[in-house]
Amino acid sequence: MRHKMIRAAVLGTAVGAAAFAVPAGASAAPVSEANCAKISTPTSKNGWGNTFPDEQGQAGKYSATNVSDSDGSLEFTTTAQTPRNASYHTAGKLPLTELAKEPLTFEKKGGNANWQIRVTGANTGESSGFTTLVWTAPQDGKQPDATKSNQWWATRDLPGVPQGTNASLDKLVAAANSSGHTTVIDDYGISSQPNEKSGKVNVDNVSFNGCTTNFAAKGGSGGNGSVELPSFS
Ligand SMILES: [Ca+2]
Repeated sequence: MRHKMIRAAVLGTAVGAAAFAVPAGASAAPVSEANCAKISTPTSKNGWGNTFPDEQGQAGKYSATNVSDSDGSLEFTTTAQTPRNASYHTAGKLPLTELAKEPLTFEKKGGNANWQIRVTGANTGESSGFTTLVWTAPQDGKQPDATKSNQWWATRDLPGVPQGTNASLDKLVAAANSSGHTTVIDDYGISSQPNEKSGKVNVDNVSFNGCTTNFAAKGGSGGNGSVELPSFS
């Protein structure tokens, strides 16, 4: 996306009105219904992927396998050698207190899939306040709204909620923000880390803070809500 925006700027007036349809500063503002990657494809990932140095090679792959729509999905394939996959999108430092205001849902088919909500500023006892809030999908198909679940857990100790202990999202948010802390969401995403290590799961239509991203196997379909620019290549 950023690549295309730079290219569009160089091309100047030839781009026409299409360039102005792209939200300005899309990578900086928190993800919302208005500031949303509505489709992610192999050629226009719209910010989805995995750039964390300790998670190299773990990003999901775009797949023609359908979950409920007919344009494909994001696929995580884990093995004994790579027992974890994950793909993320920046959340633009959305305050953690905003997280439960919109439904948190996705669709999946096959194996294990989990929400991964990466935050900083939480009351973890470390200066960064980094932790990840995790929730495991209980079933195939469209998941229930995870904001209502009491099966969340954090990867660090929080006051009153030790690492790995199930709790409601409200309880985790309150613990993260205790003692004057202001927790923000840096990235959100989906992981797959099955107990049996090897597995395959397809994920689609990920909804976070009013933004739903459809994963599709091919780009350039001109799907509703696409923010892709016309191709100049
Ligand atoms: Ca799809």
